[in-house]
Amino acid sequence: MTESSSRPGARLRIDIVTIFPEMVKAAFAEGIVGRAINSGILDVAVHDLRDFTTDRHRVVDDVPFGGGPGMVMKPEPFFAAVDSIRERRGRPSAVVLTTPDGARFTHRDAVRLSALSHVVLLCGRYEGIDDRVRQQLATEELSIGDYVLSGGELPALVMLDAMARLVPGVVGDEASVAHDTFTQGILDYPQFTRPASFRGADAPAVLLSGHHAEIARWRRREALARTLERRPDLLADAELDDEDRAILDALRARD
Ligand code: JD8
Repeated sequence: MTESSSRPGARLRIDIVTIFPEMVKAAFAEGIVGRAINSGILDVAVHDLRDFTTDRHRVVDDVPFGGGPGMVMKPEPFFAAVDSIRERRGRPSAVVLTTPDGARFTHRDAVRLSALSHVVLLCGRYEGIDDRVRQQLATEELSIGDYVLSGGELPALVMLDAMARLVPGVVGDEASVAHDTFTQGILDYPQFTRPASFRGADAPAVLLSGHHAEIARWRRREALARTLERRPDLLADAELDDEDRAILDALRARD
């Protein structure tokens, strides 16, 4: 096994099965996910699929039954890897297959999965994985979006990152997670920092005013205006109060 961390007692245990363990581990060598792993809040283990082959050449792929281009990943190494995870790391609450034909992975899925104690992420390559892995091993199939990637590693890392941020203590400032776009259901307000004037463009004066209530009102209005302009679809499910609705009505009346 190729393991990057094994921390019993961590709040969320994630196992990633891949033929590119170094690529996966490189992604959390730095940043807040890496820090959470090192501090024991997250227990992430990366497993090299080839370690679960039984032949001399550690072959993980074969020609597709019925012919056609490319290669298909053999089922046995995936079954052996999940058996081994079950024995050594406990029974997972979910086994996620990253696949372009899965349901769209959303913030809702991140919230749901991050609340589980143990999630396994299976990464395919080539033309995909023998369908019996989907039928018998996966508890769900998820895709990160409508574009073609060359394998499931980047999707698994996207899912890990989104889940990890939701585990208490991973992001230093809990308020920042609570304010995130898809927690709130609307887009973020624009951010500014020093210098107050840069290449002829000034930061909004209200942000330098020190009037906290006014700043909060301005930000809420900017966030609602941006959401109305760019992602009106989000408003249907957003958490809005009466003042938000009044702001939106006024913005809609302007054009
Ligand atoms: C897993 C193999 C590549 C898939 C031929 C080349 C997710 N949103 C997403 N886009 N792509 C993937 C994804 C792609 C994958 C694998 C995920 C395993 N490939 C294959 C079938 C058609 N290509 C993904 N999640």
